[in-house]
Amino acid sequence: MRVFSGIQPTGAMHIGNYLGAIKQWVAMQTTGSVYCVVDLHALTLETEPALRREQTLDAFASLLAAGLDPSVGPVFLQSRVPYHAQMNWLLECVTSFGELGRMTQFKEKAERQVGHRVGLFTYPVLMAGDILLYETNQVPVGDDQRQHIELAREIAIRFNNRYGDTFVVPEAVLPAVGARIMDLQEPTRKMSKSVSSPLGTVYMFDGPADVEKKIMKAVTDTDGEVRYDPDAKPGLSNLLEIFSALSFESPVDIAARYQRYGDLKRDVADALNAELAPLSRRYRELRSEEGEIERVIDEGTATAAAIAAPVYHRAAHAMGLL
Ligand code: AQP
Repeated sequence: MRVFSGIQPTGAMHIGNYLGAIKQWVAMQTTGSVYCVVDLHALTLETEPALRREQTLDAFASLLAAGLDPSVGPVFLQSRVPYHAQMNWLLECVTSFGELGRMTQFKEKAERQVGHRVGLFTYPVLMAGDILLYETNQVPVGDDQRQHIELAREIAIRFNNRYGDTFVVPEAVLPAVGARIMDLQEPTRKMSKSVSSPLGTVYMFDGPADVEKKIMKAVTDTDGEVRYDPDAKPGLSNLLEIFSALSFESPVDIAARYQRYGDLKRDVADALNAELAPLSRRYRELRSEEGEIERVIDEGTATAAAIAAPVYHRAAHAMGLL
């Protein structure tokens, strides 16, 4: 069983990344899992090169601090394995323009970007290649990536039908709760790394006072009833989901224990701080050991490339490349 997933080094990781994806990665990590920092994807966003390098090291330190163990399975850097860029081209030639135009994340991100980059449009194909290169069965992701995994499946099936059995067809694995953590100030929009919302985003390595301040100021509603109802009460339901993802109790059961929003918020802040404080300590230690991070990247990349090489060559051969 192969589990594969990736994360962009586009800024500090937030609790949406953690509860929607990284916590699952840690729980699902076995010798068959392959995880990566997808720095090629991050090129779709304008960033100073020096900052990009720092953000890449931050991303590795975040994954290791969250509990990924590189001695169990590789944790590698996408741009160091050239088969990703090569596979991207093969797959762009079996994907239609119309399919990519339907991607909702492209439509949302294109609205925020001035001077649209072609990469923002084609990035789901690069992502399909990331997944298919590792003969992936399961891809643990948050809800915003569901459509991209569906595209990867369609590309794999089409390729297999046209050129013979080449790829394993992957499936998305979403967490039961926490698959779409919303911004605390604008709870109808997902929490996001690349959208500035200082009070609406709780970062994995925020200090306890910041976590408490952001949760206590989270936008809710005025009807005063603690009830799980994402449509009618998105802000309160988001807090219940965060609590549920940490406590493994259902949001409905948690809601039944509270009469006052303030009491719920205080307990959500305490639960988050209890989970995040040890991760923050590990992160600070790891981030000061850049040599160790480089070693993880080098080792992970060598292991990943050895898995990806035969799959790339099989696909290239199937398409008739000599
Ligand atoms: N708000 C969220 N709730 C649950 N899961 C989320 N993920 C992202 N936001 C939430 C999941 O985190 C993983 C890594 O995400 P990514 O780095 O590939 O980028 P993204 O999906 O585009 O998320 P961001 O944080 O908003 O980054 P930017 O702003 O850079 O694009 C994925 O599994 C994702 O589902």
